[in-house]
Amino acid sequence: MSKGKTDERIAGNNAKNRQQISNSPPNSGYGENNQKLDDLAKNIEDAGGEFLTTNQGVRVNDNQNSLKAGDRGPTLLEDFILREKITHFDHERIPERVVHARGSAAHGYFQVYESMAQYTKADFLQDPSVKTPVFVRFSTVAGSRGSTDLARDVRGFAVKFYTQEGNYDLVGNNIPVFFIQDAIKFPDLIHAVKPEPHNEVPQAASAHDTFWDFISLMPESMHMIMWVMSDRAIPRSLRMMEGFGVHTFRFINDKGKARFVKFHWKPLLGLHAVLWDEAQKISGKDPDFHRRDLWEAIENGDYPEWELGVQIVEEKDEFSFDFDLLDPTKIIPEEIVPVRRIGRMTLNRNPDNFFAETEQVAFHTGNVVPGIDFTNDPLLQGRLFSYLDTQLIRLGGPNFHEIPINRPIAPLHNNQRDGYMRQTVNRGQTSYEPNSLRGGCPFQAGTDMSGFASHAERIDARKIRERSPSFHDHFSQATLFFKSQSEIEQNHIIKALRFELGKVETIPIRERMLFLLAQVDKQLASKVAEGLGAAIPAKLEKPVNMSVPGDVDPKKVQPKRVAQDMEVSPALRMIDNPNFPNETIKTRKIAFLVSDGFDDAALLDMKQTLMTAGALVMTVAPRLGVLTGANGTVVKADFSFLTGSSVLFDAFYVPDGEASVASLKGEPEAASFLNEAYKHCKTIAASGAGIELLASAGIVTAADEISRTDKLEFRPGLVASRESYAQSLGDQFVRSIARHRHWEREPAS
Ligand code: HDE
Repeated sequence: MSKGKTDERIAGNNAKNRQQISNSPPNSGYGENNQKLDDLAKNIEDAGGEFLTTNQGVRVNDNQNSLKAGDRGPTLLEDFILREKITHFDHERIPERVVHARGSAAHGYFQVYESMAQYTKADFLQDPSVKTPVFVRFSTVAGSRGSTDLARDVRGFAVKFYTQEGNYDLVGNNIPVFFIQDAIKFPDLIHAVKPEPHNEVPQAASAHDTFWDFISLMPESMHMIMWVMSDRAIPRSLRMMEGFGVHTFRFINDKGKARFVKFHWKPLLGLHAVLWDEAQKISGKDPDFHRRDLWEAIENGDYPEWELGVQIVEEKDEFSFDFDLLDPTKIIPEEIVPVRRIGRMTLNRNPDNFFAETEQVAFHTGNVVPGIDFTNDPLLQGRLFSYLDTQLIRLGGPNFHEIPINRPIAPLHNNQRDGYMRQTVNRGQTSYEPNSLRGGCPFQAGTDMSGFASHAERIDARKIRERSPSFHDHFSQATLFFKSQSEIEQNHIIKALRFELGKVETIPIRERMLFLLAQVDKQLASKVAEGLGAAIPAKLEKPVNMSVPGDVDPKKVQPKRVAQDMEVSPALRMIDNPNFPNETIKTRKIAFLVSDGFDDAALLDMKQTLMTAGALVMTVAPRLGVLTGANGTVVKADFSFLTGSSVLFDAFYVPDGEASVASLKGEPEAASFLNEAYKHCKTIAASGAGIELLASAGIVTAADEISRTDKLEFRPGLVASRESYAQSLGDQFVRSIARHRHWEREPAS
């Protein structure tokens, strides 16, 4: 084929690709009125193409051999193809984020339910028919880019809204408070939690001396510590966790009226976690567990969704709380200021390229749009500096806003110029304002033309390095959090603290922590102490030269008052949280343990019932390949006992079938699968001969246990029927899975 012809074909292919993109059906991501995706499409280059070329477009005729002086001779410096290829490879990595390095992201859109004009003039919160494109990046904080997803850690929850008025970034976490009250402590906190500097151990874990040393000297972290030691820090899925803006922000309406606002994300799949034992095992079996889960859910069309909630506080009520609205270690309990759900976010498309999008996306708390403004929260103020600064080094200069994923869909005109990696070719003579040579363009936009004007907060103050006494109560909300947990969750917090502090080798650090925990809750402290074989010290021994902000003059501390005399806030717990009343089994992964000779109806009918309820069914068998039922049904084995693992599934079913069960009985891994599931309080079902596998695994102790009852759920989370399959068994299995865990089976701590 002549070169000319080939070129035509390539051009045709490219045009076809573009065409395909714009003709894609809804849900494919492209072409569903998502302006950001259309913008990104301009940069997409499908892997493959026709001829291999250099970066200069020169076709490469040999990609297997470098240019040498003779076939056994040295490589020649002249080999520009080799040099370009190796040089580019050498520079493939950019510095990972100093925190939140491990991340996973997705595209989607946000829609407001009704106009919020009364509270904010933000354009994307006005019209319910408008879909604002978003890109969301979830992350852990402490671990490196390649670390495990299931670390006990805070999860980042950063949302970039590509609004018509420019990018708005809500850079939040899955925990509504933070460790410290002032940004100046952030580098210390992060140095303490990261692997220790002398030996770079441990990776993605807070269970070590330097972290707890710092925390034990930082009483303001106690509320956050309660959250991080709770099951919130080991979510079952990124799709099943809340998000929070943490700081108090401001909404400003078109009349210039300001109100305080706290942001929340409420997941439609509810709040769920794994157990710490599972988390540690998943970290080995599938360190990409959360990333894979998010990716697969979107690929399957099970689009994760969250509702955006706001707590709005009138300016006149700023001082009507028993805590300071500017203090990022405090929440506004939902029982005091209800969360109003104002819109929904749907994530419906995976990135095309991890590096180009998930890695290169740059969030910044300072990216706000008219109608949203800051407060003087001293942590937020520090973040306003940090995010732009960090991108300059991480993304290599001041032009990272031109990287496709960061580019706003709103038109961008200014006089900022040049710098490393500038892509835009700015035409024209002027690069300043005011100017007359270009008719004054681009000119300032008045507030009547959507120009951003900062809220004119009145400030009349002395310059000081001090913390307001209203920031000094470090324990009331920690206590409120602990008391609001179910007994099961309290036990998990106790166990988490025993684990973490048990890994601390310096005894005085443990003691200081026990002292602080006793200020939160005496029982909590004594149970942790019991596990550590230690006693709670009566008073805090000050280490040499210790000077900590919590070490304040008690006379300066405001009277300790729990928020509005609250004893508990049910919205803080995960189990029986009133905000998430509807339990669903949607997207839950159910493992069917099977081998050749399974009862066809027992497998197929149960599968149908579960899939109708929205769950995913996977077969786990002694080997991979295909399995044949007693009546000839052929199914694929999705996992073998080697490639699958109990901790990767939510519930288990052993269908009837004499031969199948006999083969599983000969497979020691099948029993350990079920025993782990039992220990992790998950639902297990069996039908007909499948019950014998439960018996041989030691889960059904008395052989006649099932016959003695006519209940399908004969023990919490254990469902069985002597029949091969009955619809009532399937229905009961669905109800039991919907309870997620059967905590009655968990031994008390
Ligand atoms: Fe961040 N944080 N942070 N942070 N943060 C970063 O920015 C920082 C804080 C959060 O997926 C960095 O681009 C300071 C609170 C998320 O790309 C850096 C302080 C909250 C992400 C930075 C805080 C967050 C970051 C590192 C204390 C919850 C990941 C790389 C003053 C409200 C965003 C980067 C993504 C990332 C600084 C505290 C959330 C260094 C100085 C509080 C979700 O700029």
